[in-house]
Amino acid sequence: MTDSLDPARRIVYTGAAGGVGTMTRPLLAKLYPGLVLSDRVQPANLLPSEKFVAADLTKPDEVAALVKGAHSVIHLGGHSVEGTWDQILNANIIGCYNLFEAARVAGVKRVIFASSNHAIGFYPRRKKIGTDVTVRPDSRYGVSKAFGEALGALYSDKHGIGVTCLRIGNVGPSPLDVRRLSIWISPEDLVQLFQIGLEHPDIRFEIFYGASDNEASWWDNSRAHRLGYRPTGKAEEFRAQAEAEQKKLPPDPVGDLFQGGTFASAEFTNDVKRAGP
Ligand code: 15L
Repeated sequence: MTDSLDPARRIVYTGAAGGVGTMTRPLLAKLYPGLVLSDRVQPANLLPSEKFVAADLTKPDEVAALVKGAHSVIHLGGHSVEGTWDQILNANIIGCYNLFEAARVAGVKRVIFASSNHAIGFYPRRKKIGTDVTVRPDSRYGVSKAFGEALGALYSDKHGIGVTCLRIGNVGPSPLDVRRLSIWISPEDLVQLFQIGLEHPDIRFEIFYGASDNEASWWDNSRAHRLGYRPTGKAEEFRAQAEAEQKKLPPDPVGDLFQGGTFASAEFTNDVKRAGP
């Protein structure tokens, strides 16, 4: 395990006050006791043992101060759903650039970038895809995640930072509906992927799917498995519950065709036969 109490191995966690940050913080704290949490505002339930540094990702000087002296960054910060162009531009495009650039200047060795399934959300559900497919974003948000992956590749190839992009499905204690039976990931499995990104000696530039061991998966995650990923979450165990929840949702004939669901159908003006690969 990385000795995260050693200041030279300091790990910074952006977006720590958000939903995924809140679910994974306690698990990460056990593995990496010196973890530095960051967000724009301090989480209400911060423990006395937890370190917190406030930073606004759109402010390069604040991001530079945050990552100074860090060994690794887990970057979850930014806007986590579809938003206006202004919101996405600031939080996810400019914010992500500021993060990678500050990491380069500070000599950070590894970055884990929280990408999303929405970078490939226009792939049809009937198609199983690997991590090597062309991106097909389903939203401005998805475009920003594809941008973050491209930025990660640039900083890996040009500056030698070990970058792991996680195309996260949906994180939670259980899958919320039928779509999430294919893309769900437990907080424990996500932390396992963080750990591979932080510690595996072969990491240069990687894209993994952030998904548990889901029978209905649309994704080939064999590269993550080759690097030691052994997910324990199984969406199928929650099928009855997810199907019952699905019945409460309005019909979505467009979203139901594509992996991104409602992100794909929102603002959709095309003919479905002409959408996706
Ligand atoms: C995401 O990328 C979002 O951050 C999350 O809020 C969910 O909407 C998830 O995708 C999903 O596709 O279910």
